Amino acid sequence: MTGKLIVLEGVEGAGKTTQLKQLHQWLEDLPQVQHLRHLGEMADIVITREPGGTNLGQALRTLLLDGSASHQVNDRAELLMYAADRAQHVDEVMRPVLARGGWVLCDRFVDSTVAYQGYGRGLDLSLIERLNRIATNGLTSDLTLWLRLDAEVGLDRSQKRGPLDRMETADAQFHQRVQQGFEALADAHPRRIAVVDAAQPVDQVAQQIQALVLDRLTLWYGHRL
Ligand code: T5A
Repeated sequence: MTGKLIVLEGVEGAGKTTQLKQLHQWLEDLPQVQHLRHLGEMADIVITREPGGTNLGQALRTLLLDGSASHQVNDRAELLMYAADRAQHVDEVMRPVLARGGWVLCDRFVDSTVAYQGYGRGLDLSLIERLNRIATNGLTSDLTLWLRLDAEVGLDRSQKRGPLDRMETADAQFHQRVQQGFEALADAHPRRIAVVDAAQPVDQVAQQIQALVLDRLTLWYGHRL
């Protein structure tokens, strides 16, 4: 029995954290999930995030996002730090959950590196693809939910919530390129990446996500439901 990896992606303030919590609660209460557990077909559901899903990752997250820090982070160093966070996260958290038949709900994964470091910073996309393969050791998501939202609207939401971090304070063009990166990824991988309209109110975004996950549940577990 192997579990499933569901990833939420999107620009700053797209609502990933909000939706991950709702999705987790909804799945825990879902009769189909309880039935699968009763059959021994599904284990626990774990929420995690990148960067920062491990102790090492938490330290890297602080180095990457602390806007007030005295250190500089150049673009290649940034890329390698996200990759290091991912390599640790995959081995320490994700693979063990998946190996016992659990589900991993992850806030950001490889597509964020393509969108931010590739499209945003302009680093070589084929190099990023290779680095992602090294960091994940071949692990891919079973479903990626792309919360599509204008970068400006997302940044506005983040700003209202509190002070912006080092990535959020990058200029508007950077965030536009990141948005274009996610669009290009969704076009290139229509089976893996499902598009969610994240401009809707929270509950309506949650309903879109639930419908997409229900479809996949049926596809993945079929007659056992
Ligand atoms: N990064 C990450 C890279 O550059 N490369 C990589 O490889 C990886 C993995 C991570 C940063 O690192 C970068 C990307 C990021 O810049 P982070 O803090 O995890 O930093 O950043 P985000 O993932 O963007 O987290 P945020 O908390 O900023 O955004 P979320 O999680 O998308 O949004 P959320 O749920 O916290 O909501 C933001 C605000 O909007 C409100 C919420 O209440 C909250 O106040 N909101 C809504 N408002 C109106 N309508 C809705 N539907 C709403 N949904 C939420």
